[in-house]
Amino acid sequence: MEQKFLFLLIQLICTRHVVGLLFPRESESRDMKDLSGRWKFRVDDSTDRNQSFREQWWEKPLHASGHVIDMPVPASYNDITQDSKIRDFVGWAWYETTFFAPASWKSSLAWLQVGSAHYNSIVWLNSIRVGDHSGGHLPFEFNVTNKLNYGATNRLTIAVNNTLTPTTLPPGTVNHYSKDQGYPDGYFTQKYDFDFFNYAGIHRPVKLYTTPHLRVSDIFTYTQTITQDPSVAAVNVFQVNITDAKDVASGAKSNAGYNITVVIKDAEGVTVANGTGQTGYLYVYFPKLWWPVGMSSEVGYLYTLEVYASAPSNGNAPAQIDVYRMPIGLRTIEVDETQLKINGKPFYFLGVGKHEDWDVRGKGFDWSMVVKDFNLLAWLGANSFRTSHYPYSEEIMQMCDERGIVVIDECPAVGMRSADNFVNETLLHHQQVVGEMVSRDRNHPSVVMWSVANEPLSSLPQAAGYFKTVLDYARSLDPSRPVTFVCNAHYDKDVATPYVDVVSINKYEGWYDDPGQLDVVEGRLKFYIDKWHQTRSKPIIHMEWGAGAIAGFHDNPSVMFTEDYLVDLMNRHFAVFDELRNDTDPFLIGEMIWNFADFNTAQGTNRVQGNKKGLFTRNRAPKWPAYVIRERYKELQKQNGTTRNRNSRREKHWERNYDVFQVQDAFEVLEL
Ligand code: BDP
Repeated sequence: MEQKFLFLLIQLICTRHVVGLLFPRESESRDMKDLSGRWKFRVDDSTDRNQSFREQWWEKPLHASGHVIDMPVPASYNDITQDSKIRDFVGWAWYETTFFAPASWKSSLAWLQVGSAHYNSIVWLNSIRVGDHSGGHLPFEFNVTNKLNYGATNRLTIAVNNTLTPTTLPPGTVNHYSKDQGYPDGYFTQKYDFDFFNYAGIHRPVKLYTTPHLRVSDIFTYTQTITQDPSVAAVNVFQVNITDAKDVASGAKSNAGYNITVVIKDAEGVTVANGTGQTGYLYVYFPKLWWPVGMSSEVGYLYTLEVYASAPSNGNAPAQIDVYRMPIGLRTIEVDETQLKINGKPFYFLGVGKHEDWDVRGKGFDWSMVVKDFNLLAWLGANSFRTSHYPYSEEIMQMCDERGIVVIDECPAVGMRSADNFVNETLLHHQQVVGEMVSRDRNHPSVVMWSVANEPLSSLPQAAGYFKTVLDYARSLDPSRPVTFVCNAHYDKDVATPYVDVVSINKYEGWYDDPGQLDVVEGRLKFYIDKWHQTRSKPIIHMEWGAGAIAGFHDNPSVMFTEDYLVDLMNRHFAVFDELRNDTDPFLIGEMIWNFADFNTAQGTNRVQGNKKGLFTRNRAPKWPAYVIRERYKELQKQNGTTRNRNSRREKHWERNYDVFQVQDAFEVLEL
């Protein structure tokens, strides 16, 4: 037993470390200020998009540079005004706000965290540049202790640039057009090969918070084992990092000689386990496990992990203790060659693909819309979703933990459809983004799998080495979860799925394939899924399927784009899913319809005011297909983990032996 846990600890210590950002929270040792609200805003629409830098707009209040308008934060700026130039703007957009920093903060460290801003950001505080960040869907933060005016007003300026290039994630291209051909001077367009509008701006809350100089800087915890007898224990491994500003300044090694105490409390606040040290494991006896909806009468049970960190007492100086509290769930995830199991029981995904997409606010975080969507997910009977095609706000992950909604967490590698995207520069950035996503979300019990990309050109020979590197990198950061990417390449052509733990396929039978041919849907779909299984022998999720259905369009017999057609198509898919689920040796582990709701896309000849594959309209009114899904999901939810046939194949433990596969054109493995 002891040897086993020693192994677990070694595994954790060997886990590659990335600096995570803890969600800003108040405690006895931490204050917080949310800077959400009405900011000042101006776009730099100069022909070369560089006037703002020539004129240094951050040096003075933004209105000194010219006309400014009101802009809500958080929100995408695109749909806020009546001006199509702002909706379609590409380049630097400037935001500014002012706030008061209390004098009492002077003895602490002060941090500025931006929940997310799309895509490149530069941040100035009182005209001083505090830092930059690349990438649109993850938080970033800066230490602003020495830049704040304490007991006074401060001016915060953030410039955000939404330009996408072949090496950003997602990628895009900028095309310039000639004046000789009748285009305006300097005219250019932004193109991208993904199917959602490239909303831009400050999308999630901007927060200021304080910590003591010695602070808890990162936490990683997960349940490694639940002992056979559930009355005995769940074993939770933890790793805490602390950072002492003193050590950072002097270059000394941190974490030496500090006191770290880790406590787990149940939902009533009763301590159920505690330990000390930077790394260790905690036994929780008679654990209440975290279960998703449909698998238990008590869903989403959360404990609180409390971490206390302090320096050794030093003469008369009072000990400064940092306290950080975080909800955690006790549960395990395993994958074998046919199933994904939660707490040892097979889980079947009854899910949806989603977007962070709402009218007016675009991708801006909005509690009304978030809570509404969770209520709709419950109404549908869905037990899961994928964060297609980028990490969602951490507040959404927290709600999934509480409501028992299982998440496949996806990074923004979508639209990698050209060889130009498979280069070392992208690979490095891809690792960076996976690192940010995993370190932000790895403590959420709802997250059961990482998806490192959606529909990349995985038939390219170089995709094998590329994805092996990215998938292995994700594993090196988090030994507790399986990894995948979502594949739309043909089973005969794809070269990257040998390296995933679960094969995730997108296939639009009866829509992009055999459009309008409902009668062939069942045969073709079954053939395709079986072929995938024969090719890879791994669990399979049907990650995207569906059809466009414009709300209120009907016909009989049904035709494409009517609600009726989607319902007919669904019933044919259900027949195949049920056949596979009831197989003597089932390997289909989920069905995720595309999409939860209609969403905005770039304008084009194949989209009518956006993508209409939603079960709900963009305003969240149900279409007929929503009722049909609800009937199925509610019924199947009752069976999850209880009635599926799972007895014939010898159950194997999750092992990763990838050496049998040949890696062609392997990339050099790049260290961050
Ligand atoms: C899939 C993409 C998804 C699209 C969907 C569609 O993964 O982003 O929105 O097709 O065309 O291929 O509706």
